[in-house]
Amino acid sequence: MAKKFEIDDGFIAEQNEKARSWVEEDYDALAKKLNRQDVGIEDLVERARDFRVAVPSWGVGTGGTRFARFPGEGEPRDIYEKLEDCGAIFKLVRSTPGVSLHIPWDKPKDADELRSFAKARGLHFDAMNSNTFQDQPGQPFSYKFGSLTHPDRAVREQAIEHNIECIEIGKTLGSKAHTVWIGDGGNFPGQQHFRRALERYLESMREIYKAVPDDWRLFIEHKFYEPAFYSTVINDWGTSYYCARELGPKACCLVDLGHHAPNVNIEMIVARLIQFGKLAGFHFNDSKYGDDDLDAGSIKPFQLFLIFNELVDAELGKVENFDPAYMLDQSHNVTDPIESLVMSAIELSRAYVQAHLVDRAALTEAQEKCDPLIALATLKQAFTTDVSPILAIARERAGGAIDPIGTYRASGYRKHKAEERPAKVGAAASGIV
Ligand code: PSV
Ligand code: MN
Repeated sequence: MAKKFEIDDGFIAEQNEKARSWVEEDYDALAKKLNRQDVGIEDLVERARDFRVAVPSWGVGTGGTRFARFPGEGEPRDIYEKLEDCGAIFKLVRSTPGVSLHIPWDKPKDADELRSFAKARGLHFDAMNSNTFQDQPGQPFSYKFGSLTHPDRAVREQAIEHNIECIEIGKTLGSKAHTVWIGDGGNFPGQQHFRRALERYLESMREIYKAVPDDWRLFIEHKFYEPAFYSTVINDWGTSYYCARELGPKACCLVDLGHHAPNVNIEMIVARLIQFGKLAGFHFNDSKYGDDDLDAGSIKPFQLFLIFNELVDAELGKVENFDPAYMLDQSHNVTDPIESLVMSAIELSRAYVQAHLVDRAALTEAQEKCDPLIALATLKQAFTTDVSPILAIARERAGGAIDPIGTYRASGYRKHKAEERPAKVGAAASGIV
């Protein structure tokens, strides 16, 4: 097999030389400013270096809408090519060694080989994801009217089996979590008996739960609508929380930022789940109207910061069993997916580092003294601090790029992949992700 193009560490180092002088200047200026606030910049660089967010295998392919999909050049055609792209993202930002697989989209022929392929690129496997929202060729029963909650036991059993298979694959790949998102629900009033559907969900999930190893977690992902447009079985965090409690300690609630009605206070949901010991983690993305799956931090960066403010508050407060899994879940319709994922990973590090800049003593004092203006000003001071030099230096020290997008473009990665990966005929169909 011909050697595939990779972004070389030496090339990244060379590109970094071009940016070094201005980054160091900005870094020194920021260090002085933070010093006046009694904040050590080196601590923040360490925090940024430790931050991790997983990349979804499906995010490196071009997404689409219900209307069309416009495939990009050199798209990955299988899981190995997807991992190559994840490897490129990781090389540039160094915060994304985890890759989350979706079965059957990424079903490996040889799990051990896939694991070594990932390892050779510094990657490992994050949470597994099942798919009972589409029918697969040759599948005996259809999910048109539901999966884990379907009225027909045979359909439910098929969906349970599929989830157990995902866990089995995950065990060979070294994964430690399984995420269940179902599209089950109704499009018409009266179509589904709400209580019976939820009972069936729990019954099915109990079977899946039994297959979850003791050192794994089972993530329940809620979503308020789509593909069921009238009612969805696991529609909100309250239902998710109820189910996680019913199932047991391995079950917890995953928050996909796009899965709430507009204007819902997501940071408060996050705080509640932390307080109840049931926060699984996140699928990060951004949205304007619905589950738009836009790039994290592109529309509501302040909301992202406020979410991280809750997370960092819990981290610093050493809340028991607080161990959220961070992942991106986005659909890149008009950008190069690698560039979007690189930018999004950086935006998450940014929000994380900014949240560490919040003067928590001052915030508590403002809260205790009922001073909302100073409380907001305290948050805004952190949010408006440009921490870009910290992020750039953290990346560079980890072997990544000071300017990841510039370096990626200069490498010609996509052009090389376009040559290596001639487009598959008929790959332009519509479809979300
Ligand atoms: C559903 O919209 C979702 O957020 C779930 O995480 C799925 O696994 C993923 O998107 C599939 O695209
Ligand atoms: Mn999701």
